[in-house]
Amino acid sequence: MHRRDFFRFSALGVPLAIASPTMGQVSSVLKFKLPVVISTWDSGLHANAAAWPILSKGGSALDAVEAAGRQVEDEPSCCVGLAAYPDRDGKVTLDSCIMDGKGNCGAVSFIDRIKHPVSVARKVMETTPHVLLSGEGARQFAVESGFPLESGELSSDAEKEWKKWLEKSKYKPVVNIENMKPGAVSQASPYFFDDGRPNHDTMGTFAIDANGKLAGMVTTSGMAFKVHGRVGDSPIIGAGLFVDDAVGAATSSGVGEEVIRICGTHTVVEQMRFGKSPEQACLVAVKRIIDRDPAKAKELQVGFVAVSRSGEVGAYSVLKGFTYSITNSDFPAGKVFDAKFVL
Ligand code: SD4
Repeated sequence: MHRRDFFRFSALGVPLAIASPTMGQVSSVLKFKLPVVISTWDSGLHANAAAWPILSKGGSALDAVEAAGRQVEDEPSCCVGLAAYPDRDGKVTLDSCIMDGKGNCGAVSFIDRIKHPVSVARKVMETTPHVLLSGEGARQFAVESGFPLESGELSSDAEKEWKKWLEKSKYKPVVNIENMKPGAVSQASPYFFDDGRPNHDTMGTFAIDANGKLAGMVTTSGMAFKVHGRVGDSPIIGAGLFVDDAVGAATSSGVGEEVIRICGTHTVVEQMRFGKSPEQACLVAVKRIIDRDPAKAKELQVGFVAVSRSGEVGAYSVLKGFTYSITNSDFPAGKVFDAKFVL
């Protein structure tokens, strides 16, 4: 967090300084008025902007996070929706999940030609006995549920980047690709498109509504230029997203394989269940990733952001550069925060 932000919040009486007995360090706790919606990265402001009108009128957290997902799926970008970067075979395949605080959840993975995977995930949750549908079956389910089948053509931006990538065909996830600014050397996502529209990233969003109910969603095209068939953490409950009304919620962004290995967001929420603040809980998960392979960790980004049921928010990432966005009645236009980082 910027010092400036800390003092601004201090003046509002919002953050508290608490001592962490297990980590032996002092960490800040930001507490936000409910209802509140929180999303990964700077571009989370867009997602939050779609969720906030629902939350502020007393709508449900579940409706709010679905609206957030649909918003970013509608906007052309590197990392979400059908206009996003493809896999190494030139196919865009999408992952998404949605979950409420009572353990109801639905997900789709490796789905193609469907514009709103987050809504398909909600349909899986609400109309089937299953949690996760994948690939062709997920697409078939979507079409049978009334979702239009799109063309499957690459967006011009995605095609351009894919062809550039094919020249070397080297798979190496770019750290903080999601917040890449204009002029950055690429294989990376442009921060702005040629016509000036802002770019964005994998979106993880969670919300607490006016009734104190929680819900979350994640939607993504996964890692750019991945092996065809690859599924990341985003559609996996307990990896990319976990929500529990009794405790709080967490989502992740970055290299999904590292998150899956440690059941990342489930780890975060369980740490909160046993008393850690959201920030301390995110730190535990980040440290687990680093401790497994400290050398590799220096070159990869994973970030976690979490909220407690009372509205405390915290985040940690492996490397510098992970951010998250918060919208509530104090910040109706949203505000971006820097996550703390370890390496
Ligand atoms: C994945 N975690 O598919 C996602 C990628 C991501 O911002 O978060 N990008 O592994």
